[in-house]
Amino acid sequence: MSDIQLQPTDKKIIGELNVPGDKSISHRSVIFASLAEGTSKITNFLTGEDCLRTVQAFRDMGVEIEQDDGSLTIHGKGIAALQEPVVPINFGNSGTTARLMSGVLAGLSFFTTAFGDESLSKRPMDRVAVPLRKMGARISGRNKGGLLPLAFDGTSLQGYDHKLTVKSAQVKSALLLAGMLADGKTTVTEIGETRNHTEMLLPEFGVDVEVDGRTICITGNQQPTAADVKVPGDISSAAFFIVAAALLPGSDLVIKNVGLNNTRNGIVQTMQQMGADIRADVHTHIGKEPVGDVYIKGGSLKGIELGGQLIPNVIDEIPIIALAATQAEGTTIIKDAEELRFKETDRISAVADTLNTLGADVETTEDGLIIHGKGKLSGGVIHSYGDHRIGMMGAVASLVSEQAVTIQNKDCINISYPNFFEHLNQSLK
Ligand code: SPQ
Repeated sequence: MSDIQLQPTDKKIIGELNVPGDKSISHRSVIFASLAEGTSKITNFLTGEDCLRTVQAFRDMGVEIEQDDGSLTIHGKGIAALQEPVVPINFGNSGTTARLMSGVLAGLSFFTTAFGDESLSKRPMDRVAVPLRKMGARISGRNKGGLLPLAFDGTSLQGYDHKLTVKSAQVKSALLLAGMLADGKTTVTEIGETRNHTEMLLPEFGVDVEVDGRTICITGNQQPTAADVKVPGDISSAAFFIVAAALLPGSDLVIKNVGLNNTRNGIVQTMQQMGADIRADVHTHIGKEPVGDVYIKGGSLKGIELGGQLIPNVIDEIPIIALAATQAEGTTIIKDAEELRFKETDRISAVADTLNTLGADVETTEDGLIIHGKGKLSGGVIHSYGDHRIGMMGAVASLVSEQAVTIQNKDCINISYPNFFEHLNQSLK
């Protein structure tokens, strides 16, 4: 576990940046291509640790996957050709791998066991295990199958009409994948809109999915066919540079070719509400995903209220939005974000502890944060909590700190942004 010390700087964030491929779309591309018949090529794939866990899960089931930097060639032989893994599958730190793969493993014709690291082993799996059992899935494990390690005694599933009680794209996606393998029709009705990459990408692999408002319907026993996917840049990774630029007057940054799906682009709207000089222009579509450039200049920010339907759209950006709020004039209230308690760490506590250690004034509530903007932070020594988004928030905090910021266990940043520090150094001018 290595540390990094970042010294105060009066440089600005200037120039053009290409952030790594979208994590959510990278996971889904590997899963769909590995289940498909035929050879798929995935480009601009995120080679962060989490997505490589999904790659390894399918290699463990006999799928031939070649990797050449950010390009994957996946030689799918179809669902029926997947083989029982001889060793337990390691989901590492990746909640997306764990939840989406549960939907797949439950409906295959063999037995699988899976485990994760200490953080993932504390994250709730009953949110997928309980609805999957309603389709006939046989899942057991710690805490009655609510926590990893889990065992999947694969079996034929039956379609089911699911009404979700949690706002989660991972749960929705797990149930749609199980529905694709099941007999009959599966519907999933959400209580609020969550990222829709599964519904957008599955049809590219020849799978029929119908979307009617918040209800998504998939017919069972569908065999995906190979497709090529170019993964757009990850807006959740871009968010760290968006806020860094917004916080430093004189900054002028363009982030190129980033995914601007309207279930993910709430960071742009949030920063606009805070008074930032930011604009996003969609210039193309990759498949159905809108892709464009984000232009951001440094200036001053004001406090806002953030809650309701926008929360799932910015759920992974809340740590960096909270940092922005420490530099804003007035108070920022973030509510309806109780899902943050179930991430790589309890992000409500971790954000408040980290920012307060650096000299901010942040209070926690059951479902969010109250941040009293007060300008420059003092600096200090913080821990990433093994959470990539807390680590990157700490690094950006160093840009508005009077003294150095030391981040302990910075390596977790490799989970979603392996070249984060390289990009930060290149952008500071
Ligand atoms: O994969 P993991 O660890 O769950 O990743 C996180 C992240 O910060 O990168 C959350 F910790 O993103 C999730 C996101 O919060 C990725 C995701 C997806 O790809 O479907 C959906 C969201 O989670 P959820 O629980 O709301 O479905």
